[in-house]
Amino acid sequence: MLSFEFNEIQLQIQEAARKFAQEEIAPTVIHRDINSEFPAEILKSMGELGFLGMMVSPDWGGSGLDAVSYVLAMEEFAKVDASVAVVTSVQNSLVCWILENFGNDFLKENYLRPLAEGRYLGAYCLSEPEAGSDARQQHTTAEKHDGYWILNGTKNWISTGQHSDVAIVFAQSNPELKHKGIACFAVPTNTPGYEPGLKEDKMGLRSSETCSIGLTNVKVSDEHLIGEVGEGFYIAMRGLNGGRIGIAAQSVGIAQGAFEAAVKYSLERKTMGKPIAEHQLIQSKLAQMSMKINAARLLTLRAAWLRDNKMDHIQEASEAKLYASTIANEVTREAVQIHGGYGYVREYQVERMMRDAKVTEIYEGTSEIQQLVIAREILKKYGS
Ligand code: COS
Repeated sequence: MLSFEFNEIQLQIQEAARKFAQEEIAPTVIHRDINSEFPAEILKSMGELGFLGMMVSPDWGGSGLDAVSYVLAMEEFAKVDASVAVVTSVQNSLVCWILENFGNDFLKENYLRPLAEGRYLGAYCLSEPEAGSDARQQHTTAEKHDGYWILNGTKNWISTGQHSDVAIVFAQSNPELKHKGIACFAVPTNTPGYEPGLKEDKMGLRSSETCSIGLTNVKVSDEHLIGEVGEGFYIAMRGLNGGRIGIAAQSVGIAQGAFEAAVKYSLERKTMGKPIAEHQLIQSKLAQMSMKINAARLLTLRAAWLRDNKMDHIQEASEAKLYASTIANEVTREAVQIHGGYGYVREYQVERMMRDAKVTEIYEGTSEIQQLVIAREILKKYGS
């Protein structure tokens, strides 16, 4: 039975995340957006509080929390700053999860533990110039020479590409085997030949950093292989099942932040002798926004709950991500509209939320890919 009576721990995490977001993240959010400044100090504090290894077992330095707690915290971070939220999401649901579930003890001790304790930041390197939606088409190569793996290629759109200490890198070890030849590696980013490119000048999420990564004869030992050779594509996809729940939570948070700003503004702003909240056209917008956010939140919690209960959740994660990212764009656009001209200036923050929302329909699988994943799962279940 799916129940959303949160337990004491889940409520405590939500409250701790809300307090941290309001007190530590909010004061610098506009400045960091304007200056495209990476939130290094904020992330350091989040690491000390256990927010960068939320679902990792305490045996490896993590907080040992469930995915529902993680979703609740992610929403609080994203409500205030979607840039901080995306770094948190990649670290928790992609990098840490993959290392904990597929890494050997050497990788767990040397990379998972410092990541979970917030001493390291991580990156997830799947996309390439010619492998975005079609993630199977990995051109990065992994060749074995004298007992070492040599990686060559280019990765694209890598979040935290410049500030990360360790990267999860996917590479093709045997092109004849197609996706069954892909391998996954943990690569320390100070390895010779690992070269982050220039930071992309993005529309939104300007305080997070995104860049390409050049890999030229990057040499790593067998111990750096995550899982078995040939398991890489499945590791990438299973990681994304959780990653998509994180992005769904981020989308809900962005929408909730814009909604709260719009409600507040509509109670303060007067036209025709009364607060605009008393005009029915504004009320209609607020009602629609609230309904959509609640529906997206429930889909996201459902996917997290299924994951916590070790139940199949590929379709549910994609449904949550597809719907939450869609409504994050709708809600932030309406929030700008409710603010009128003020919505178009930085100080009122909703313009940033609208810019930040766009990428949720693109990364960790576009909305078109989510529909493809959902439809395939439906057809599998109904035996077509
Ligand atoms: N979870 C677990 N396994 C999955 C999976 C998932 N979400 N998606 C695919 N797989 C498995 C399939 O079951 C299949 O297994 P078999 O080899 O045993 O048949 C294998 O992976 C290949 O999958 P499929 O046949 O569906 O591959 P396609 O190339 O047709 O489609 C899509 C794969 C398009 C779904 C995949 O490439 C994708 O998700 N693309 C988007 C990538 C993305 O999100 N990139 C963003 C990176 S972070 S910015």
